[in-house]
Amino acid sequence: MSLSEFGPDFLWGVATAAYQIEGSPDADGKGQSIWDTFTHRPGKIADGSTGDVATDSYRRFPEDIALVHSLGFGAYRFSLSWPRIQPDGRTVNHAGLDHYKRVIDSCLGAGIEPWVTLYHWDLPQELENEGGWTNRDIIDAYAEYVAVVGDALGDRVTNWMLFNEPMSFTMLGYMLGEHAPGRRGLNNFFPAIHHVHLATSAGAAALRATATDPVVGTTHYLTAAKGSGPGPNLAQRAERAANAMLNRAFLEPGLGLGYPVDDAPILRMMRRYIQDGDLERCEVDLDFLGVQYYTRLRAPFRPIPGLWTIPGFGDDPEVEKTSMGWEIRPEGLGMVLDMVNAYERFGRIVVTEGGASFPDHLVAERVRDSRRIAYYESHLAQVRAAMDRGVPVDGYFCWSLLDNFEWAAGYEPRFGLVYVDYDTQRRVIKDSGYWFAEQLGGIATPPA
Ligand code: IFM
Repeated sequence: MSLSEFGPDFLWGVATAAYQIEGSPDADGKGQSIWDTFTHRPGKIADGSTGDVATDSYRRFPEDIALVHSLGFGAYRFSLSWPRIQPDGRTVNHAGLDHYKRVIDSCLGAGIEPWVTLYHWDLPQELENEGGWTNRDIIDAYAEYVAVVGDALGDRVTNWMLFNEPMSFTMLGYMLGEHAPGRRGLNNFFPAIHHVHLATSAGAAALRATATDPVVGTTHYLTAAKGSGPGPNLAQRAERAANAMLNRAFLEPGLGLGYPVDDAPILRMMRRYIQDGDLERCEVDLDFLGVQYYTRLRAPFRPIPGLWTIPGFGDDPEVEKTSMGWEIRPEGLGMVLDMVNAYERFGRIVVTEGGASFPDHLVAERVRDSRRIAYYESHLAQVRAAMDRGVPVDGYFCWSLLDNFEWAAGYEPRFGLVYVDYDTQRRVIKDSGYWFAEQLGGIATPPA
């Protein structure tokens, strides 16, 4: 697989997120986020770590952006930390905005397009104290935050993503309690989902009202769940239920289609959070859809009325896995691209994340991560094939620029194209980084 097969107009980028890389949790008036508090609660993070230092990118962003440039990527996707900009979720902190102006200007100066995610999970703790995403008031708070950002940064940023993976942060943070803020149960999960939908359309309107000619999108974790059960009918039913809960419940309200109660009857419980006019209000016209794909989840049939499946990760011993234990199933990326294209509503699709963690080792200044190169080759072949089938994909972002804090899994999983020595913060380009650089015209070359 050669990247030249994608043509000269295809956008190549790398992605990160604020809490996973920035560190400096108190710098320049920043408030606490739910991840600052969650990581300091004992037993929440596998290796007991926090994002207090992470890759120190709050201070080292010039070095990181120089790496993006040397690898030859044309775009850098990063997120803004809401509590740097509104420490209590409401009051504006100009020092936080100034920091991001510097980051953006540094990208622009290096000829790199900044792709800005407005929310990548680090909610101001003070808003969580009021109920976080379960409290309907968050819709206005989010729209206000977006307007503040649009006003301040909308003259220099064109490409925006309103949310990163609503399914992941509502499911892990509000249903399973494995991520911040650590809430559990459908009574938290369902209102959180609904309020994120309403905040997406309110945020899009706020951005269009404040930023100069913004290109507005959002990103979704999507999966091509694989059903199983006693017989093909029940397996199919479980697969449809998983598809409804994991994909459709997050895509369809924004398209004005409401919640997919046909295949996931449990979503009827959502009714108690839906007010008159809400389903119309959820509809949002986006300039692009960000697709994020990592693996195919499994959907075993469970005979619990209304809840036909509880999806989980696959564990087929025949299938290669990443160090997260995720099955490597490139065909699933082609399937999710076809799935979103079948709506005939997304005129532009960008793969805003894809990547894999492996147990990388730095030996004699090299990280020989050939498995990561193979991962990208197999997944990019799926993107190319989808384009040939007419799916309008025009960009791909690698997750991630550099190794970083992988949420509840801590620092053990390494997803970067660049290795980070966490003792010294030294960055070393991995072979996968050189693989991209060679094809994208980057200046980075492996040591002789
Ligand atoms: O690290 C995360 C990222 O924050 C969101 N998408 C999935 C990545 C890998 O788990």
